[in-house]
Amino acid sequence: MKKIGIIMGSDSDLPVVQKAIDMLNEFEVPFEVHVYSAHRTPVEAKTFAESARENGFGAIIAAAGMAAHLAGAMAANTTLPVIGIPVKSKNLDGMDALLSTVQMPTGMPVATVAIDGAGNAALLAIQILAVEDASLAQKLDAQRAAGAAKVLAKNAEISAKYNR
Ligand code: RP5
Repeated sequence: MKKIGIIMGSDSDLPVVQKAIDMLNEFEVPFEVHVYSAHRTPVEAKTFAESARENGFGAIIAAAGMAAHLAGAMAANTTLPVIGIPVKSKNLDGMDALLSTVQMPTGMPVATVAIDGAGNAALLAIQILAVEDASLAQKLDAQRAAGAAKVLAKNAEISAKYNR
């Protein structure tokens, strides 16, 4: 199976990124985690992205806050799918990271999830790998079914309490 690259701009992003790590572990999808910054370590960030395909990666998740051009910098140096996680910071509540991650010019796509949406970033990466992996697709189906069963159980509970 291809690996997922998880890159964060700072170790201060780890509490958010942890949700992606947990999700990939739950699906037993292999991954590597690195701290590379588009502005503090631009050479290392570029080298990772440039060599990611030949190093066995199938998609890259890039998490960064503030001006947050990490996902775009990854996308500029690979044609692997890049998923951006805008990380919330204290001054602008993540709007800064959201806009600088989602508003990529044509030619350099970044699939951007919600602010701090690391769980969905991992799920999207898994869905990308599942295009060519039937057993992974089955695990995704099972997870969806379990999620639906939980909601229906809650519905039954609430219905029994309020509906006469
Ligand atoms: C970004 O700046 C990082 O992704 C992080 O979200 C933000 C702040 O970084 P630190 O000052 O906490 O290292 O590059």
